[in-house]
Amino acid sequence: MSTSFEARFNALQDEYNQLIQRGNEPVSPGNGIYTRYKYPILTAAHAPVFWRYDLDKETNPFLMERQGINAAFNAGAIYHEGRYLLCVRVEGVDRKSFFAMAESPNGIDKWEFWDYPVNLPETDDPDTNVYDMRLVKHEDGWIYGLFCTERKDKNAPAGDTSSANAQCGIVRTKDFINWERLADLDTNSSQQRNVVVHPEFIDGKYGFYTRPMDGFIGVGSGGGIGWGLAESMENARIDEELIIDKRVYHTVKEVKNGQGPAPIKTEHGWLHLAHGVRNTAAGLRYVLYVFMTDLKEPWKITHQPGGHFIAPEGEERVGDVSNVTFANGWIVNENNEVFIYYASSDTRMHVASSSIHQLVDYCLNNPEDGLRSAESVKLRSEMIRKNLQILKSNVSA
Ligand code: M1P
Repeated sequence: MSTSFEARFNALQDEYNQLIQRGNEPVSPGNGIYTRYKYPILTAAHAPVFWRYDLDKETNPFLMERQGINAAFNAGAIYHEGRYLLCVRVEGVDRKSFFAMAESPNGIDKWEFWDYPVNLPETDDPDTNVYDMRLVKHEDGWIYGLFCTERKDKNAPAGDTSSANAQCGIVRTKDFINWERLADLDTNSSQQRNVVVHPEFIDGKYGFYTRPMDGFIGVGSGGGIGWGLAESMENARIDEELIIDKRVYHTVKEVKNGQGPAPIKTEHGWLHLAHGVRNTAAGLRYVLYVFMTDLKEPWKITHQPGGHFIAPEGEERVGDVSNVTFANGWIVNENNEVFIYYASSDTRMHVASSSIHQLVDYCLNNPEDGLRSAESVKLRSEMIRKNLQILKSNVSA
């Protein structure tokens, strides 16, 4: 190696090492529902140097970046045999996304990509782009990965280079290295995104959270989070989709919404994390919200705190697609700690930590959206009245 080649390599490697060894710091006091952390947990810069640079001096004398990485976001998550794992949507500078496993010793920091990206098998109809994998440990013994597979719309008129078709691709694994590709999910909807399989059987069938859409960007006249049953994961087919969480005027899910990761089972019901979208003069705004469904009938919502749970803040607000928070992964460990992995602005990954107790309390006790300004004022005034009495009695005590 020439001195400058070697010096450049050392500088790149030092920068990378510092990044992946950096600890993270909770941001206090937070909102009591969850704790945010100071630094993003995964970014494009977390991609190993050997993913981006040809390290052969003969073929790359300038040590030029040959295969740049643009972003690392929208990660699926799983806690598997005591290991904290993410299946990250990594996007190259060529705009193609792929999946890569990353691991942390504690779920919070020191995330490091495994050496190779996921080698995802294709179907007979190759995917143009794949993204947003949900990892689900199913009671049938498999770990499923449900993701969006995108292909050019074959019916688009000549000259239309943008129209696409989104469907739910399905893979399964036991070790996150060997993946078996199954047929894409078949439904009566022309497009699907944000599909997740429920972790338990429902009367011996597989339950799916879906998001039927008429178009690639807009959901059309339907939309909402859907629910359907399939007999099998092989050639999975849903005949009937029921909308279980509709889009609602002047709420955080006015334009569209989608299930995040698979729900977490608690003694009070299934905890769900989802994203809601509304339109603004500055474009779409994506926020996260939480709801709870019935333990036996997980398609029935029992509690839904109003408003957003997580919305983009500070630097999270800016990126390739600004004003977006999106989550398709969360983990609960043996101590009932919950790690919520969310991406900001289609650019980077963050973590927020909470617990089952906090999230259940949030679901059961935070008020529902009253759907009118006057209702919001009424609710807030009730709390203010109670609080002022408490504060007064504290002063006089
Ligand atoms: O760009 C924001 C998000 O847009 C899509 O989400 P949805 O299907 O709800 O509109 C997805 O492509 C997602 O990956 C992306 O983060």
